[in-house]
Amino acid sequence: MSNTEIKPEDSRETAYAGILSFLRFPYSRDLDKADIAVLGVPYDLGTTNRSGARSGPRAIREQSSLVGEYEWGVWPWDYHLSDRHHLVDYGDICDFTAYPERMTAELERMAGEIISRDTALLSLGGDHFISLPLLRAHVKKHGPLALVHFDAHTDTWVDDSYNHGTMFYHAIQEGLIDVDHSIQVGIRTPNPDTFGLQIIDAIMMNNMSNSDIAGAIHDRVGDRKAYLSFDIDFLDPAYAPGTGTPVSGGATIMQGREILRGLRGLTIVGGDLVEVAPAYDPIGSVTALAAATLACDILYLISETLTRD
Ligand SMILES: [Mn+2]
Repeated sequence: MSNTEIKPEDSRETAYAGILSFLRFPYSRDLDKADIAVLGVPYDLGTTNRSGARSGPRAIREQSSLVGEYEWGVWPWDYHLSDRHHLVDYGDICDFTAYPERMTAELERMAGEIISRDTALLSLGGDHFISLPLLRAHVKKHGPLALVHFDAHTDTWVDDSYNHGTMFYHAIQEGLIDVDHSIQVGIRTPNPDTFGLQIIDAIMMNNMSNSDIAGAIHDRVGDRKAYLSFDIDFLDPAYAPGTGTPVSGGATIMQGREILRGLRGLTIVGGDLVEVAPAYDPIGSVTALAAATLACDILYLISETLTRD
């Protein structure tokens, strides 16, 4: 073989070039062999503050090529996701931007179709409203779920409108969330009513170790099936300025990663990572890079759940 010949192992695309699928997973809607799918939801008509999260999925995919999934996996996880599971990038939910009701119905349908085929789903927002149709789809398959929720905001505002600050109120009203086993972490905005959810607010979080926070989540959720929802504004704006509703006083990226890794052993059946708004992320796409990294960590948690099943 001449040394100019390209061997298959040399044909891997470089981190800074190539087509943008999440982590270089194949773009595919073939669910026959897919264990885990990543779905983009470029929707932000649920925002009550600054819009822009519709551009989140593309930005997260772009930065995901820098996160790696090198042949050893994503540090500090000690295996390669693709060695255990077949993962696909399912692409985006399309063409419903101007039609909130149609988007809501279509997202629930599409997510339901994916998970009905025993393919676990991680969705990339989009604003946080998308968690409501996603929860509806997951609950149809699994029954009411424990919610593990990282955010600066509780998103349980009592209001008939459906937006990114009310969707967990509606989810509770609809019986989607197993409130007694659900927990919100990182909250640093007023929350008039907890609805029985456990809250570790930002001050408590600042005075706890990462392992103690993870332990509290384990204690709360136990062996229940859980849905993990991660709003990037859980992080401090110093680390994640690219989001619609930033609130100072949040977590570092490493805090987020360490708490997530501490959730090994939970039964995470699905999740989302939301509220990345690249227009406010001008320096080095740090928010999207953090989001891509945290999304990897969530994929590892889903992978560990599938491996135990
Ligand atoms: Mn939030």
